[in-house]
Amino acid sequence: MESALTARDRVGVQDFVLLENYTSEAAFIENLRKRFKENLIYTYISSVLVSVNPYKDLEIYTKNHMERYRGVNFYEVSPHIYATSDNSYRSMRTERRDQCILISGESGAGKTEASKKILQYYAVTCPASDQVQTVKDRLLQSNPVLEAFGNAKTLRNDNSSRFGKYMDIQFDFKGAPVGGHIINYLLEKSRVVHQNHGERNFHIFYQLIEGGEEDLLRRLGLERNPQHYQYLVKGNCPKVSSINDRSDWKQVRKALTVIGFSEDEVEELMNIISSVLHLGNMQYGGDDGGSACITSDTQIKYLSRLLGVSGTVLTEALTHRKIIAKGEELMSPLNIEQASAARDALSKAVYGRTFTWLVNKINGSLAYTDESNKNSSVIGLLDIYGFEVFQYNSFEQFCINYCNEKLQQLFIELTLKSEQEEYEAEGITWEPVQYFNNKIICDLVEEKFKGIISILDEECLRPGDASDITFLEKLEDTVGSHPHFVTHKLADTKTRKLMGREEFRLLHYAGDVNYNVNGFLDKNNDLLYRNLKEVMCMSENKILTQCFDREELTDKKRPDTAATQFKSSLAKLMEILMSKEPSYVRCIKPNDSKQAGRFDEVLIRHQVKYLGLMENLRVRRAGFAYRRRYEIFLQRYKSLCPDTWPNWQGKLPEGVSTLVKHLGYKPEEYKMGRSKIFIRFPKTLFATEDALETRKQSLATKLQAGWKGYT
Ligand code: AD9
Ligand code: MG
Repeated sequence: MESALTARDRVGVQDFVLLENYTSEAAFIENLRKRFKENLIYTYISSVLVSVNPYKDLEIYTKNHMERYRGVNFYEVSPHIYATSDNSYRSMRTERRDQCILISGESGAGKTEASKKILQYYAVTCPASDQVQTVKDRLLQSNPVLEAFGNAKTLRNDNSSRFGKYMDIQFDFKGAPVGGHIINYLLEKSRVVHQNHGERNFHIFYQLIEGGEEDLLRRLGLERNPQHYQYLVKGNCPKVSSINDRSDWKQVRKALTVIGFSEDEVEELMNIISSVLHLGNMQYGGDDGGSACITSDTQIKYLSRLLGVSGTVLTEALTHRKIIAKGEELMSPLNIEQASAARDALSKAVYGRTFTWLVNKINGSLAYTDESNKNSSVIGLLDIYGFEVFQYNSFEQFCINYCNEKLQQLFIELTLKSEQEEYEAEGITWEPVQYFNNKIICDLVEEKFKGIISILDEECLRPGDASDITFLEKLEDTVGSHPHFVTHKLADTKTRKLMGREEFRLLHYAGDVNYNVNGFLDKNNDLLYRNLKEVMCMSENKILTQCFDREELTDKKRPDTAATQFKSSLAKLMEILMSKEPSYVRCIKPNDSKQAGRFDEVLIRHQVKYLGLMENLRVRRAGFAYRRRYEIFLQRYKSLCPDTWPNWQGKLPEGVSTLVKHLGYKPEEYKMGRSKIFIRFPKTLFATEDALETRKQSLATKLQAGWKGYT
């Protein structure tokens, strides 16, 4: 039998708080590496679950595994996503408190897979009636639909979510899932019209083309060849070996039916998807004056039918811009470049709004309507982009990293708060923790009037010579002296070498990122010409009439910019999360080549840093490494003391006190709270674990000897 010591040597500790040298990043990574080698992909930092993507199917997600984790104590079984799921579920049931599970990590780290595993766990283990089964099916089937429309093949992940997702699962008083609600964040719309080399557009386009029935494709005017479509050839990557578009299409079609889409709705949805492809294939030519004209009628013919709008009106809207001069409306012709940009803006708007419509439609089908049952509780799942740092970082990375700052702030606040609350509840003196409060960076981005988003909005609204560069200059004037902000002009010589002239650098809690301002104004404005909006409002396609509301045309107020919309949706998200008890899953990608078994230390160190894991550990380890409820502690170790073995008859704290005194714990090594024992250093616990193991072994030897004696 392997001793506890050698087992720890081989597979590391299952909770990082038990690392002797808990401030050492090298020790942290070594522990991850040991476990990864043994296919132990999960490790805790207290209640935070760290998960390393195995890039292979492990036999750890069976029904048996689900059963094993059901209802057992979090720390008594090895770390698992099911333990986290079960723990949240039980806290929700017993404490009647809403829960949320926040999943973060970089692209390809396994966030979406983790969220699916959690959902499956609830679908399988929670009680169900017929009605509940329908909800479970719909909850599960919402995934393939949202993934078809919101995921794409990128260089980092063959099934990369290009939107953030927060999903509430509602449970009734019996603990059965009875409803759900999804909120989506910041879909990467630019992918509709452009993909980088080696990447694809959203899956649905390829699924439809590869899998769509003959007569459907005929009606939509589509050819069964993705290469035929301009919007699908930019990345030069029509096929992906890990993806079967044809069978995925079948799954999505089925899922749409399960969720409750009618045949007509599916048809209208596909009309929209194919019209985006036709828009992309629109050919523009120029007349003598340089104005754009549409050279082929085919696309207009299809578009007019699929979108349910007049071909003439659409043609004019795609080649002109309506301007109002001296109170009169004029149609000013666009040149080819402008017309192409207007067309791309239309494609992005149509796709983006249809995606939001889709989410709303799914929400309608998951809505919990039983008014008689107000006592429902909620578990929220957040699957959202982690910190992004590329060679070139733009508006999207700025938003994503801002979101991560907000989540980090929430984490710090909630963790410190819960630590403090626990100490208080247990009657133990609170020992303050040194940590970096990143509120200062959140303020730099979001503060009214003088935050980066406000300054960006101001430039977007300013008529005249406003440009990305004037935005950068304004930033220098306004926040130039902020300790977390630098530009090329303001930087010291060393930093300047690492920055472009069109970049600003933010010193994030997780590290420094340079953002190139090119395109910030356009992306933030996210404008669609008014006449294109008007055409869409006239559409006979029922989905589009819901996406393009006529009121939008009469509304004099300018719509919020993209960054401001994102800021408000994040503020709402923080409110939602604040009201719940959080659990965290931090996902790590082991290598860049999607390979099983490869542990790329440089890449992992980078993620440990950007996920703020060392900081996590420091906060958790600040006072005591280990804490357990008296009954659990006594149950596990009572055999080590003659006074507590086989059963302690007195009060629990006294039993534990007798036990630890017998074990030789020194007063500075532990504290007794109201219901828990707090142990300051891992080595104390390890010594106890080793003693337990030695006792088990000696017992086994004795038994064996005794048994031999009989034969
Ligand atoms: V992105 O930010 O959406 O681009 P995610 O969501 O973090 O990213 P995802 O969950 O999609 O990554 O995982 C990427 C791939 O890793 C999956 O398609 C699987 O092939 C693989 N993966 C992830 N987790 C597991 C796992 N627990 N077991 C086996 C896994 N394979
Ligand atoms: Mg994902």
